[in-house]
Amino acid sequence: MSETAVHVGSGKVRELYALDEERLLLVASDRISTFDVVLPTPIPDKGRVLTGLSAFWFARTRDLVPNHMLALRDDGRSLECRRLEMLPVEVVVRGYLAGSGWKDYGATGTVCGHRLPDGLRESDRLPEPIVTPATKATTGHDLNIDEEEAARICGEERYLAAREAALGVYRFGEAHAAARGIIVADTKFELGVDADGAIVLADEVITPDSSRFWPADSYEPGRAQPSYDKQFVRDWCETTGWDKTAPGPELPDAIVSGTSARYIEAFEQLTEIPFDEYVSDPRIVIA
Ligand code: Q0Z
Repeated sequence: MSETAVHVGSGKVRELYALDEERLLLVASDRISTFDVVLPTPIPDKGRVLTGLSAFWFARTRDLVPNHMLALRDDGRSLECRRLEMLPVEVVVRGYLAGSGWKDYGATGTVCGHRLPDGLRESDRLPEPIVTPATKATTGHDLNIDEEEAARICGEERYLAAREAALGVYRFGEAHAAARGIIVADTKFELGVDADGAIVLADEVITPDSSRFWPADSYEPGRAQPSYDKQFVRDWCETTGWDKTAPGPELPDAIVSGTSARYIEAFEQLTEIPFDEYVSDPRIVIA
């Protein structure tokens, strides 16, 4: 008798199933979102790229921080994981000044309670990475909070353990990626607590959906950087006059194939594993 997976949740581009009391199945689809809208056209292989990258990082950081990965399935897009008590905050680590961080810095000279040096430009590398937690949004966008607030919400001991775990994994991933031509400007972590009270890295890790990836060869502070993975989609959407409300436009074949190729290129640059070998035998990323 094979296992029954009970659907327990949907993200914009992922699905979550319960396998039993202790295990969940995270399935990454080929859906893509841009300007916060899921587009009607899937990007072939996107889900496998994201799951493969998460599994790669989980395998390589497991001695640094325990994580929820139990098994990677043959389809390459599904990860069996330990069911945890999730922390009610997301832990964002920023090594570069972009997005809401750049906006807040321009307005106040601070990002989530961190006072930064004067004179930074958009996309500049920070003197050292900062941790900027956010509460999971009830609707729409996540709400940035300062670390004091995160400590109140999670309990100080739990929050401090979570921030050290997140910083350690970011520093590892950022250095690995930088050596292979990809800047990880920032990344969002979700962490949980296991039955023994230990902090555990969960969800997805250092993927293009949870992070800003920039191509290092065209990095130029003083402007916004092109997104490694979604720039073709964004640029094409901007040419259509779409008002960025649902439903989004269907993508032309050339945009779909170009975007799929970019995801696969990111996977191959970061893992140094040919994507077709991953598809044949997904477990090579965790070997
Ligand atoms: C992850 C999410 C998705 C919808 C809950 N190991 C875990 N233990 C308990 N809960 C979670 C995890 Cl990963 C958990 N999410 C995010 C993922 C669809 C929501 F694929 N929610």
